[in-house]
Order: sequence, then structure tokens, then C-alpha cells
Amino acid sequence: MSDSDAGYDHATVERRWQEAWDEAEAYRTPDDVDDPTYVLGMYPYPSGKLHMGHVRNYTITDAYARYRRMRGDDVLHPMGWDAFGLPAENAAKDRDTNPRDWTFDCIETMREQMDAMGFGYDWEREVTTCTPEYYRWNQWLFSRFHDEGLVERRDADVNWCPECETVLADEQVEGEAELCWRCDTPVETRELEQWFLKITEYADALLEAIDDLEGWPNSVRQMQRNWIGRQYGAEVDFEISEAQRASDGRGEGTEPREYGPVTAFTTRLDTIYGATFFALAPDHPISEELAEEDEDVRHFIEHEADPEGDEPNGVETDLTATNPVTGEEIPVYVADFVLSDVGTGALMAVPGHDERDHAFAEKMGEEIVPVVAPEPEDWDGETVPDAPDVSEAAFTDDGVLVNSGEYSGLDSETARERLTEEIESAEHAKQYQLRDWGISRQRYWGTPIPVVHCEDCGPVLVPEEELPVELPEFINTPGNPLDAAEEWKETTCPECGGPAERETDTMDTFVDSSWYFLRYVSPDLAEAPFDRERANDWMPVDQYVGGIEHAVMHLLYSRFFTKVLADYEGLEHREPFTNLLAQGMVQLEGEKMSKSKGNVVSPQRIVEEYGADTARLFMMQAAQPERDFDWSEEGVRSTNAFLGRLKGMVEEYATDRPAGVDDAVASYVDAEIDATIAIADAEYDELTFNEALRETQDLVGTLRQYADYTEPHAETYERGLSAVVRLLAPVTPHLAEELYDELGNDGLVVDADWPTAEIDRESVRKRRQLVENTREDVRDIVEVAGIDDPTGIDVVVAPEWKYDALEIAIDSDAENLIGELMQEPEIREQGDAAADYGQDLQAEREALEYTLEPDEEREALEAAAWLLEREFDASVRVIEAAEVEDDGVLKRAEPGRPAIEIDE
Ligand code: ANZ
Ligand code: ZN
Repeated sequence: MSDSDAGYDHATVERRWQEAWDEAEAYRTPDDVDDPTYVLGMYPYPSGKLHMGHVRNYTITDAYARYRRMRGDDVLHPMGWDAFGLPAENAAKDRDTNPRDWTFDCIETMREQMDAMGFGYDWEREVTTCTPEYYRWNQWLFSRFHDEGLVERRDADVNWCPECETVLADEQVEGEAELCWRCDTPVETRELEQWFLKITEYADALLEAIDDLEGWPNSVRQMQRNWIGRQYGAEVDFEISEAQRASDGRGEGTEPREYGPVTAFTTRLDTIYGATFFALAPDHPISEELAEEDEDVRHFIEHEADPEGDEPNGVETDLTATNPVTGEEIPVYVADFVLSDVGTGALMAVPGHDERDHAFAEKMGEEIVPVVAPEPEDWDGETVPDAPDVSEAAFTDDGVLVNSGEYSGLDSETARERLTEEIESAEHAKQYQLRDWGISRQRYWGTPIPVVHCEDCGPVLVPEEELPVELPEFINTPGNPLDAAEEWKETTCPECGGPAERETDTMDTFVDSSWYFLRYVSPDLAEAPFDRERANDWMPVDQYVGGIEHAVMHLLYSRFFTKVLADYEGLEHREPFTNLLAQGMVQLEGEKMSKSKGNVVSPQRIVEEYGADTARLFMMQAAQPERDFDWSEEGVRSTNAFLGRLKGMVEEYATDRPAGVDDAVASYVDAEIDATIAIADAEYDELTFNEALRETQDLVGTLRQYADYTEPHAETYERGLSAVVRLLAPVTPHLAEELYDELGNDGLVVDADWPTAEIDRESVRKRRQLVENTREDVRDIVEVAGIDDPTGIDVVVAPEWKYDALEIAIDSDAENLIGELMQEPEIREQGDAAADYGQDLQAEREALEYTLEPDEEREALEAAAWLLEREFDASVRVIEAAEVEDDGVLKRAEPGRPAIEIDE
């Protein structure tokens, strides 16, 4: 065989088949198929360059899509562009062009790079989010969400550069010092009115459905649960009033002001006897009211409060709160560690059992009272333990109540239940980490929020028939170009016809990606965002693949949109992605490839030097898709050499068909072909391509050994090559087409049938184990007995009664196994031998496994005899027990473990 380690002319091969696929429209998904297998990779931001992460992501979906197609499924495998976003806007500003041209240039290049990789997309379904044809539906959806009460406008903090007089994205605020990326001015926080989507309305639904996402990685499910962060607790009221000692200059004798009950949220109602002060968030309505009259409070709120700070800060007010269980009047603070959007924005502080409260109490000199003690080891469930020392640090675990009146001596959980019932104002309550989704961005390159502001009517939605609100021409200014687009801004109010101004905020680009998977179903539909009927047939996405960095936001927002569309737009699916694969990173020397580290391997160079098939195969065999792996040029080269050699084998076969006979060796190879297919099937189903590919490469090895050992039987050999070509086709599609053609097939391998196996995976495993054990036993004997030159090897298969005995032993739960075995006449008949074997079985009872049937074992060993012959250069016989006289040998032969006799 020629040495073709130099690879092959991949450029010609790849171009040829890419053209053939184009011609055949091989990847089209016709609108009229019933329910295609929907395989989707997360669409990329069109940066202009495909990187290795993309290549890995899209090779996974492409290989899986091709596999499903060969299995006979209709497949939907589309691609599109997450085409709005800040980088394009910045690039346009730097280069004095506009984001649209820049973006479309990038898309053009990336599409070419994808085609060069051989990704089989239905480009007729391409979706580009920055086109008015797409983003008008973002606007339409915004209106629909608005109609259903899922949109709200409220104040929120933004980053503001006082020098540039503009809002900055988080990415534009640099370093610890938080400087503007353009002018290095310290960035300030400003409150602006912003648009929110009320995802919190779906918090429970989003949380509860996670349990059913069985096709998702557990880690991602847990991340979503944590992000939603539901906590159970209680709400409880504290009466707030002005302290008697108030000295606010309003004079003696004035009645103290009453503020009435203020509700606090707590997860630890069991600690309420230890609530020694009360605290309000700086923007709690009462805090704001106080700030109007109380200079200290105002100063604190405006200048000192720092919710991000490490240390809790606060200011004491003239108010007191009444602890509802102790009746005690406790001081009220305005404090920055109380967050306005958590719970009710007010908390009962229990410094003995909460760390922040403890730190704050120490600072302010408030009382710290222990009310929960660690549960004593041999606690009887009644006795009140000693109170713990909490002067230095809070005791934050559950335990047993102390200093808590009639509740002392109860465990925390029971106490919470009873207190919730027995305190009049207390009620069970839930609290979430999840916040509403602020979608306003003060930037140009996004979907204009379809609202106009009228002096008389306020914010008014742009009516549906006026959508899309298209972006005006780009203006290169430091701030938001939409603010500078005077003509565009100026409009009339749809309600009163008076003068109005367009909203200049655009939408977070996560809005685009929250439903793009629905658009592929009917990308050109002009009447609606998606064709409802087809979406109901085609959704959900069967296999979604993307980076773990999207584990929370993108996936959560997509789930949210899907649920809203199910509730209001007739979508019959409540979850968008049935199976999710979060692919691992491609690293170089253990580090993530990144521009900033300068350790990027360019896919383009790899494709030029070795071809797309090599790049794809190398990646898919390097590791399980979920795992990180290290790029290795060495590995790429050897992958390339493997493909070159395979090509050589097929060419040689095609030009010079071998004329061997259908002997035991051929039957071994046949069995190996079946075995490989059986395993590859299962591995492709699980997307563990690396395992499927290892098997396939082993089969190539077996075929080479076969051809080295003897003149192969043509049919068997061709069946093997043909299986290899098909099994590789999902991963190395170009070369597979070439070889499929070389083997004399008509048509394309993309349309070919997946090979079928006549064996199941479990039998494969047993068969291989049998052969492997036998080879090892021979090696051991040769070595231990010091046999230099074996001339004959006998492999003696166990007598049938032992297989029966084994089966009985596995199935039986009788204590006396030997007694049970002896009930079988043909076992009892064996006398001592049966008793001996029975004892062996008894001893290993836990570890026993079914083996192949006796004649299957014999066949498998006969087929594998050539391997022993080759290895030991000796003649090999596979012998049935019935033909053996020697009791010693018979005794050693067991199911799954034949006896070995070696002649020198
Ligand atoms: C009394 C208490 C006693 C609490 C105790 C905790 C421990 P975590 O901390 O994640 O479990 N809380 C309530 N509203 C708050 C707000 N607006 N801003 C900041 N903190 C707030 O969250 C629940 C706890 O956070 C609540 O339970 C409350 O303090 C505090 F030994 O109430 B706890
Ligand atoms: Zn108006």
C-alpha cells in the first residue's frame, strides 16, 4: 500500500462536493414536511470571523443533523445572524462607516467560512435580526406583551458619562475606577425611565418547568433555578410611628405621627423575638418621605448609601417599630443593605442570627440577642437549651428557640409554622432573586422600541399598521445617534395627532434571540412572526447546541417568550428546547483561546492547510462535546494522515478488487462491522461522537489487519469500507462523498441510508470481552509457563450444563444455591464437577453476568482464532467440551472463559 501520509488534495475534494450539495439542494427543508428533527446551533454574532468555538459548535449540530438525515428523518438545520449589537456600532464609529454595511460585510464573510466548513444549512431559511423584516416582529411582540400587561416603564439606573453626556453600556465602563471607555471620565449612575418586560410574572412557571427538562444538563438546570432563586418565608407587619422623644422642632405636645403597619419579608420568622431593630431601603416610600424633613436621612440617601459596598451603612430615624411578639419598641434605620427590590424593601433585623444585621448592630451599638441555639446532640425535643454566645458572630443555622416566650424549646421549623399561624399579620410569602428584564438600551444598532412620547398622552404605542419603526440613517456622534436623528424623532401622536417624539431607546439584543428559533419555521412570513400551525408541528427544537455562557439569560428569556406565546399566541409548546448540549471550550495549552491572550488558532488556516474534514474530525474525536479540550497541531496532522490513508485504501480496493474467500476470518470481520455499527449508532444518538469515531477508526484498523493477513473476501471488505464511509459521513462529509462515489455508489452519501447492524450492543460487548479475555489468558499462560514457541493452541468451550447452571445462579435468590442446582437432573448428573462449579458460583454470586449462548461463544471464538494464530504464530483449534476427555481441562472451561491448552 502506498504511503499517503502526506494527506490528499482536500481543496479539490471539498469544493467538488460543496458544489454538488448546492446543485442538489441537499439541505433544504420543504415547508410541507410533517415534523422534521429540528437541530439548532446558537446563531452567532457576525463579528466577521468564525472562531474555533463556532467551528466546534456548528460541527456538532451539523454532524448530528447529517446523522439524523441518514437515519431517515426530515431535518431542519438552519442558520442565521444575531446581527444587532454594540460592536458593530463601535466599529462603524471608528471606521466612519455605518453599522449596517459593516454587519452585512461580516455576514458575507462568515457565510463563506461556514460553507467552506461544509456545514449543511438550509440557507433559504436564513434569519438576520437587523433587517426590518425581522425586527418589525420584535416591535410587534413588544406591543403584544404590552397588551397583556407584561411591559412596564419605570426608573432604573444607567451608567452616565458626564463628559460625553451619554449613557454607557456596562462594557463601555472600564476598570475598577469605572471610567468612560472614550474619555476616561469617571462614570456616574443616573436614573432614567426604562422599559421592562415582566418576566417575574413567569417566575413560578419558569422554575417549576425546569424539573421536566430532562434533556438538559443538570448544571444548566441548577443555574436557572438559582437565577430565579425562589425562597419561601413570611411577611410580617411592624407598626411604625414617630418616637415620643421626637425633637424635630415641631414643638412639645404634638401628637407623634403614625405610619401604620410596614411589612417586612423574612425567611426566619423563628428569630422574631431577636428582632432588635427595623430597617428600610433608601428608596422605601417612608425613607423618601422622611428625607423631605430630616436632613440626616436626606444626606445619607443622597451621598452615603452604597448598596454595592462591603460594609452596611445606615442612619437612625426618629421612628420606632413595635415588635409584634415582644411588644417592644425598636429603632428604625434607613440602611443601604436593605434593597428596594428584594422582598418588601423593609426588614426586621436580627443581629444574633444574620451576619449583615450583626455587622450593622455592632457599628450602631444595637442590642444583639440570641434567640436560637444549636440543637444539642441528644436533644429530647423539648428542653430549652442554653443560649449561644452571639456577641462576636451571628449563629445563622436553624436550631432550637431560646428567649422566645412560649416558643422557646421548639425547633426552628416548627416555630416558623406556628408563628406564621399565630402572629396576626404574618402570612406565608415567597421571594425571588429574579428581576424584571430591563430591555432599554440607549444605542443605535438595535430594534427601535415602538413608542412615541406625546406631551398630552404620555408614551403611546406605535399602531401595528405603522410597524416597523425603521432605524434612520446612522449618524456618527458620541451619544446615542437616535437622539441626534432630529427628523426621525419628530412625529405625531397616534392618539391625539399632536406633536410627539419617538422613543430613542432600542431593545436589548437578547429580545432578538428569544424567539429567532420560531422564525426559521417560516422566515418570510409577512403576516405574523411565525406560522402558528407549522410552529406547532415543528417545534420544539429537538437538539439545541451552544456555549455554557448562555446557560442563564438567553435560555431563560427564550423559555419566557415561549411561555408567553403559548399563553397568548396559540403556540402549543411551553418549552423551546427539548435537548440541550452545552459544548466545552477549545483550548490551547490549557487556556481558553482568546484574542487578548493571542493564542487563537485560526480555523481558516486549518482548513487551507488540512481541509475542513480534518478540522471537523479532529475536533469531534478529541473529546466528548461537553468537555474542554486542547488543540493539538500534532493531532490535526495525524487526523489528516488517517483520512489520507483511508482514501488510499478505498482507491486500492476500487482499482484492484481482492479475491479472497468467505472464511472464518471474514466472518470475524463481518461481526466487527456489525459491532462497530451497533456502537456508533448508540453513540451518535447520544452525541458522543468521539466514541463513535473511535470505533470507526478501530474498524479501519481491523480492515487493514485483515488485508495484511490474507486476501480479503471482497464482499466483506467492501461492506466494511462502505460502513466506514457512512459512519464517517456526518463528520467528514466531503471525503465521505468522494469515497462513496469511489465505491461505485450513485447519488450522494448525505442521502444514503445509515448502515444497519445485525447485532445489539450488549452482545457486541460480551463477544469482545470473550475474545479479549481469551487472548489475555493465552498470553498469561505462555508467559507463566515460559513457552518460547507455541505450536498449537486449543480453546475449549465449557460444557452446556455450566451455562444452565450459571443462568440458574443469576436468576435464583435461594440461599442454598447448590441445593437448587442439584434439582436439575442434567446438572446433578455431573456429580462432583457440578458441586465444584456450584461452589464457584456461590462464591461469586454477586458478580455473575449472563454470557453469550454456548454456540454463539463457539462461533465468536472460531471467528477470532486468526487473531491468536497471527499473534502466536501457532495453529488454533476451538473445541467443544464433548470432544474432550481430560477432566482437568473440562473443569477449567467456564462460560465466557474457555480453557486453554498449549502445545510446544
Ligand atoms: C430576619 C432574619 C433573621 C433573616 C435571620 C435572615 C436571617 P437571604 O438572606 O438570602 O436568606 N431581607 C428581607 N428583605 C430584604 C431586603 N429588602 N434587602 C435585603 N435583605 C432583605 O434572604 C432573606 C433574608 O434577607 C430575610 O430574612 C431578611 O432577613 C433579609 F436570622 O429576616 B431575614
Ligand atoms: Zn398625544
